[in-house]
Order: sequence, then C-alpha cells, then structure tokens
Amino acid sequence: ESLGERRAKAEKMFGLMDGFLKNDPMSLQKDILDHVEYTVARSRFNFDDFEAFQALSHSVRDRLIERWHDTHQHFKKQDPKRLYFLSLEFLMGRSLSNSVINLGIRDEYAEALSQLGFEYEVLAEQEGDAALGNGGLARLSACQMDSLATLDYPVWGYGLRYQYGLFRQVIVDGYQHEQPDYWLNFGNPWEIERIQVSYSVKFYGMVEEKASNGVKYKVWTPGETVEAVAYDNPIPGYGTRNAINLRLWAAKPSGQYDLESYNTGDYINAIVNRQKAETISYVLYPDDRSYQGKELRLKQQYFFVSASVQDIIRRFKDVHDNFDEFPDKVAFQINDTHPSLAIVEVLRVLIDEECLDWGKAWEIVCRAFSFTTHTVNTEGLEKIPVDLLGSLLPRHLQIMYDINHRFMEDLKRKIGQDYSRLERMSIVEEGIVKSIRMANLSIICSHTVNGVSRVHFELLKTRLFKDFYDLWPQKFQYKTNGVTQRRWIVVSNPGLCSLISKWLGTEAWIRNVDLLAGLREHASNPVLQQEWRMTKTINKMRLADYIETSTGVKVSLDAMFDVQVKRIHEYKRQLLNILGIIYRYDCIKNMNKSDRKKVVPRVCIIGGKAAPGYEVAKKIIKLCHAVADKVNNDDDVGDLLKVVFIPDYNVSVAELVIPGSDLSQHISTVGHEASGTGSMKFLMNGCLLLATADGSTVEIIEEIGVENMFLVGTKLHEDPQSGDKPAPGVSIQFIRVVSMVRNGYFGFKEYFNSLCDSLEDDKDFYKLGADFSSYLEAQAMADRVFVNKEKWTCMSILSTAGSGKFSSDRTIEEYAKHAWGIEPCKCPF
Ligand code: B1H
Repeated sequence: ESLGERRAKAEKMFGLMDGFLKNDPMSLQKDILDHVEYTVARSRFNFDDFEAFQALSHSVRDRLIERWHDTHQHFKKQDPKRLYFLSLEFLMGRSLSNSVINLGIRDEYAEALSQLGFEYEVLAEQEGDAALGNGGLARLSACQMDSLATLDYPVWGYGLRYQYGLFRQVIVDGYQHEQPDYWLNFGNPWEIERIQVSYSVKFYGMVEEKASNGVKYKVWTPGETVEAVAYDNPIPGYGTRNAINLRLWAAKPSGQYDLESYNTGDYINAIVNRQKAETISYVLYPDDRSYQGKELRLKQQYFFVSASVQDIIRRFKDVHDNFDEFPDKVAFQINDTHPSLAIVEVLRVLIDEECLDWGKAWEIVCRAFSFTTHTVNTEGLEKIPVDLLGSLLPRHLQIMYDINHRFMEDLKRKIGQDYSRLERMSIVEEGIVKSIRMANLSIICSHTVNGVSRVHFELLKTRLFKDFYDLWPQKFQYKTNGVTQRRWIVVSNPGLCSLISKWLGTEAWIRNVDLLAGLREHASNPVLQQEWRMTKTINKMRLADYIETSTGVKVSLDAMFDVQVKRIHEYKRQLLNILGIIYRYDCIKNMNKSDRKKVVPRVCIIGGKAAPGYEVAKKIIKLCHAVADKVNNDDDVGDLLKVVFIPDYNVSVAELVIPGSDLSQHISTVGHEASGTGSMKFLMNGCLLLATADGSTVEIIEEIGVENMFLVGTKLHEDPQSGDKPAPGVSIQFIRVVSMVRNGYFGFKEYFNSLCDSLEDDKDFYKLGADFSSYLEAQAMADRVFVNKEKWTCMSILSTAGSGKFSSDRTIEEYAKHAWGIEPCKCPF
C-alpha cells in the first residue's frame, strides 16, 4: 500500500466518523441503550440493574478507548523516554466511578441515567473489585498509575492477569474461611483482549555453548513454551486527555503442537495437557511478605517479565536500529524484587539474541533500572533456591553467576579481603539451601534504590542494606509513598469533595493537592465546622447501614467510629487494639450507673484478611469475634461499646469505611511498617489518627503537628535502633486483660492459649506489653477530645488540610525527576 493510498483510506474513514462520542444526556442514553441491545444483548425494554451497569460500563469504555488511542498515537509521534512500571500486583478495585470522574462526565451520566429511571449510585454498586494484589504494595501501584496518567507521563504498566484475585474472606462462627475470587465470571468491561499481541515464553531445557568464527555464544533450548496474551486496561488521567495503558498478561497454551502425541492418537490427553499452561496466571499468591520459593510463583514472575521485556524491546526496535539510545528511551521501575528477573532477562536478550557484548549490555541495564524496596527486615527479602532457578531458567542462573563473579572481583579490589562483608553482599547465599538474593541482584544492577518513607530510608542505610549504602551512597533515595486524592476523596467522599471545593473556591486541589492547606485558615470557623460534621454524619450513616447488613450489628451514630482496617499481621498489632477493647469493656463493667453516663460511646471496627496459612493472624480474627459476641450482647454495655469485624475488607469496602471513620489506628511496632498508606487515606478524609511513630506516620506528624493526632509510644525519634531498648515494665492492666482471655472469659480457652503465651514477658516480640499503657493513654485522650466537638472538628479539618504531602502526585513527580528521568507528554485535546 502506498502512502497516498493509505492517506485516502484514512480520509474516507474519518469522513465516516461523526467526530468523538458526545457527552450530552441524550447521546449518553442512546449509547447506553445501544449497549443494552447489542453488547449485553438484552431488550431495551427489559434489563435489570446489573445489565444496566454492564451497558453503562461499555459506553464509558468507548469514551476511554478514544482517549487511549489518541494518547498512544501521541506518544508514538513524540517518542519520549517512556517508563515501564513492572509490578506483580495491582489492586485496582472498581473502575466505573473512577473513570467517569476522571473523564469529567459523572454528572452527565447521572443525569442521563435518571432520565432512564436508573440511579447512578445503585448501578455503580453492581461492580465487583479487581483485586489483583494483596495490600499496601498493590494499592500503591494502583494509586501511582492514577497519578502517572493525570500528570501526563508516558508510561506503560505491566502485570499479570490473574483469573483468581485475592481470596474472598468469609467468616463462619468467627473463623476466617477463604473462597476463590473468580472475578471474571461476569465479564470485565474494562479490559481489551489483544489476541494478536502475544509472545512465547520459554521454560526449562538446557543451555549449550556454541561457536561461530571463533566467537562463543550460548543457546538455550527450552523444554516448555507457553504463550502470553495481552489484556489492555486503559487508565484515564483527571483533567487531561491522556489515558495510559496497564497491560496484563494471561497464559495460554502455545501454538506449537506436540505432533507426537497427536499422532499416537491420544488426542484428548494432548489437549488436556496443553491446557495446563493456563495455570501460570490462574491465581494470585495471598501471602504478603513471606517468600516460599515455590516453582509456580517463580514461573509467574518470569512469565510476566519475559512477555513484558519482549513487548518493550519490540516497541523500541520499531523505531531504533541499535541499542545505543535504549537507556535514553526506556526506564524500568521494578516494584519490589518480584519483577527483578527483568534485569537478567534484558541482559540475556541483549547478549544472546541481540549479540551485544557483555560490557555494552551491562552498561545499558545499569542505566535503565530503578528499584523500590518495601521491606524492613532481612527475613522479608526474597530468596530463590538455586536448584529451582537452575531447572526452570538455566540460562538466567548462569547470567546471575556471571554478574556476581564480576561484582565480587570488583568489590575485592575495593574493600580487600573482608570475607564476611563479601559474603553478605554476594548475590549467592551459601547455606543449607543455596539461594539467590533478589534484593542484592536488584541493588547491584539498578541506578537507584528507593525506600518508601524517610524512616524506611534510614533503616535501609543503617541496617538492611548498610554494606551497599557504604559502597554506593549515591544510589540510595527515598520517595515517601502517597495515595491518589481522586480515588480517596473525589470518588469515595463526594460530600467532602464538594465541601472542600466550596471553601477553597476552586476544584484545582484535585490536581494540585497542596491547595488543601488553604483549609487551615477556616479550621475554627463555626460554619465550616458545622458543615464538616454534617458531612461526616452522612458518611457515618452510610457506614452504619453497611455494618448492619454485613454483620447484623446496629450501631449508634453518636458513638466515635474507631477503625483499624488493613491486612492482619502481628506487627500491625490488631491484638493490641483488641486488648484495649477488652480493657474498655472491663472498665464499663466495673462502673456504677452514674459513671457509665460519662463514658464516650465507641464503635470499634476492625477489618482485614489473614494470609491463609498464617495461624496467629487467624486466631486474632477469631478473638475479635469472640470479644464482639460477648460485648455486643451485654445489656450493661448497650451503645457504650460495640465491636464489629467487617468481613472481606477490600478496596470498595475501604471507600465506604474510610470516609465514615472518626478515628483510625496505625499502631505497628516501631521499626516494622516501611511506610503505611492507609493512614494517608484516613488523613485526607479528616479522620484523626491514633498511631505509633512508625513508617510514614513520622512525616504525617511533621505535616499536621503532633497535637492534632494521638501518638502512641515514645515521642518522635529518628533512631531506628531505639526499638531495641529494653521494654518498660508491663502494667497491671495488661496482665489483667491477657488473663481474661487466658481464663476463657471470651470462651475458646484452648484455642487462644498460644496467643496469650506469645504475650508473655520474654516472648512479646512486638512489644504489646511495653506499649499498652501508652496506648490506653492515647485512647483516653481521644475520648476527652471527642466530647469537645469544636476541638475535634478543628483537628479533623487540620488533618485534611495537612494531607497534601501524601498525594501520590508528589511521589510520582519525585520519581520522575530523581529516578526515571521522564517528562510529561500531554496529548492535545
Ligand atoms: C509491603 C510487601 C509485600 N511490603 C511480598 N512488602 C508480597 C511483600 O506477594 N508478596 O510476596 C506482597 C507484598 N508489601 C508494604 O508496602 C509495606 O508493608 C507497607 O508498609 C507499605 O506502605 C507498602 C507500600 O510501600
């Protein structure tokens, strides 16, 4: 086809289009009804809420696709340096509301739907969550994608399209049960299947050395090949035409037929065996922070990495005929070590397939990769057994040894014969199970190593990666995590959103969150305070309804809603919270009637999932239910104290819980939470924090002032070692509440025995005993302030006003400047 012919064709096509889709209510209604008829294939006269949701989503998707096409066209034309954001987990939650808000057409849709006799909010509730991740790390990726799109950065996200997302938590008799999350059951309108975009991914087999014209090279003959098929998910920015792509890979059987088995007549078994390839992308591993060296997990990692690297190199080679410019056009971000095989894969492709020499390939890789760690201790670092690697990815193991050999030789020249340091810094860990340390590999091969908060950075420098920091201090940085105010205020708290805009006189804070600081001057204004409380009450009503439908417990709106929602972990100390609740209950029980009148009523809300194999965490969930059973059915207590465990905590539940909270708890043992991001969402929503000075809380305190929150434990300290000081003596109250559990006051005596044992003086690793008194004091302080409505509201407004720093927009700007070296590339309207 000649250029002229192509142009003529394009002109004809353009003539057939009536420009872009229109967003007036009439056009929207027509589009929705068309999708009812032609996409959902229901009659326009007979469809239910779910079908309406499907049609609605498809009409939104059409609008997303227009922008997404334009954005990619624009990126292609400009050919800027692109960022490739690699993560094994993305916790996207729902997409509908986020999309219509970012596209700026929410009100138009609401109007169009109401004319059709539907309520927008009701339809939005039909959507299930995309839960392709575990917790903070995965939701961080999702928030960062929103900021990347909004700030017009030329980016692609890459991940895995798990068929089963994070398990669904069902509570039976107070125990957690896991159910599969087959989220694709009802279709996924937000993804675009790209059957023509697929790559072969190789596993197993062997490596041979060959030579031609005296040059030696390696040939990897795989034992198994699986196809990776792309599914594209448009991510719209807010207040921009840009919509970027999140490309997720699904495993499919390879197109290469095993002729042998077909010919031997075992047709059925041959098909069945082929189909097993799909298992690679079936299911998300539900343990956050523990590595098990499982083959399937390693397969997932390589499968996703290999497909992504092939895709990225193909895109680069479309416009470049050598690799000289590669580091100026391609930036890789690896989200923790999970995608770190990408480093080795790029080296392998450059050396074995593109025939670059080691020196050149090494230089390219070291300029292209930036690495973020989310871990705080050595036990949390990912290690892969050498045997496993050698069998699944034999060529990659060789390359890892090559990297390590060169690094070790180099290091010896620099630091001499300090063998214990050399051993610590080696990529290879000699031990009972010889393994590869993925963090060491990532540090050695990246230009930047990022922490996720300032105290985390201190930890990295002084403990976790001290040896590497001493060698390459310039590589180490931190970018304090952030969350997107689009999802966490605009989508989830529309009431607060309009209140803020009204008082600031602008909606500009949605793109420039620092403007929230403008609320400070109104913090004591009684009119704002009144409206602020009103908004909170409406959100509390919504939450109270949800609590009643999901747990059957009726709660009073006058009570303080005290919330701790996050993954269940010993270090996050949900147990400390429960022991505090027991103390409160015990106090109420021991009061006379007139003293009870002075008690500030509380609703204690806990939610979160325990990893399926994490016994202690599961016991904590059961204890929470046992305490709730006793407390909620005690007539002495009534509305003074209610305890609820919200089942199946996920992104969409968070959107409901966070705006409706008065107080939120972030009480990890100091030194254990790398950052924490839940606290930032609560802060934005004007919930007061009751927290330890751990992770990003230290920076939150600097922004809002310690007098505007309830600090648990010792005052601010930047010294991570201080966590090791001897614990203060354990209080009588602590001994009493633990013995209540131990003696069976809440039943299940035997079952809770081991929990109680773990709180004994010398076994209390997470220092619950040491912090208990301080925790109770902070709680008592919260009670005292709560009755002073003006004071509480003022602190609440100042929390929102001080939350600007914790936007992922700020985090992303820092990464773009100091790690990735990318510039915005804005698609014209
Ligand atoms: C965090 C993880 C994590 N740290 C392994 N590490 C996983 C590790 O599936 N896995 O194998 C999954 C997740 N997640 C969290 O990251 C930190 O604990 C938080 O403090 C931090 O806020 C969050 C985002 O940086």
